[in-house]
Amino acid sequence: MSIKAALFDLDGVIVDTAKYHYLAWKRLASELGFVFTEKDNERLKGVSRMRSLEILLEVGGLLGRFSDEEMAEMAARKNEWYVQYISKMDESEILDGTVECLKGFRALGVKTALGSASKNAMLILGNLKLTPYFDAIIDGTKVSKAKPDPEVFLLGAKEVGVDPKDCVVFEDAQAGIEAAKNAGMKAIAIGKPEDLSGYDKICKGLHEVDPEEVINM
Ligand code: B16
Ligand code: MG
Repeated sequence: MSIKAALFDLDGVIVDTAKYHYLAWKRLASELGFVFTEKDNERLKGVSRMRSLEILLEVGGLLGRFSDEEMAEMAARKNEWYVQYISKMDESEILDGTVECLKGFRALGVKTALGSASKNAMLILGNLKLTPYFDAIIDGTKVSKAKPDPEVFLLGAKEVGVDPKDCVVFEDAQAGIEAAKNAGMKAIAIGKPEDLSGYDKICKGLHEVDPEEVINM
């Protein structure tokens, strides 16, 4: 067995929070006077909150028009709406196969960690009752460099005491796959081959993952 730790992205792998991010960003765009589409929202997946705001403003042709204070206020306003949506989440929103996968790795003696860009990860995991399934939780409050920088995954590996080369990352965003590879880890992409590249293996979701097979990658 070569894999000793499994690191999981949150949004798009364990839960579909992208729809709530979208509702909140769309509301901000509407207050600013432009339409933000679901296709535009694809560009925000795996991207930090402030970078997401810059992309949103670029879509609306408003990038560069606001001060740092105004940018911070808009990001906070979006986050308030987002938190209202995710506060209502429960276990029914856990994506298929997640619990089986986490339990399966642990039964094989593999450590589990979360590696998410979100500053709201603890709230989401708490609502989904998934916190106890992780040996380490690294989220947007603990890192300063966004994916594709490997910081979030390297910190996860360090917290569980496993060498990066013995870690596997599950990711749905291209920046996250690159972050895993930049960390020297194996990357299992969650999504469609036409949207992603540079991974070691691709699956439609965690329900397709067999931990016994993964540990011998
Ligand atoms: P927050 P992940 C990412 O989560 C989302 O994919 C991305 O859309 C979001 O902007 C980012 O978290 C920051 O989230 O505003 O809650 O801090 O995919 O890294 O789990
Ligand atoms: Mg993601």
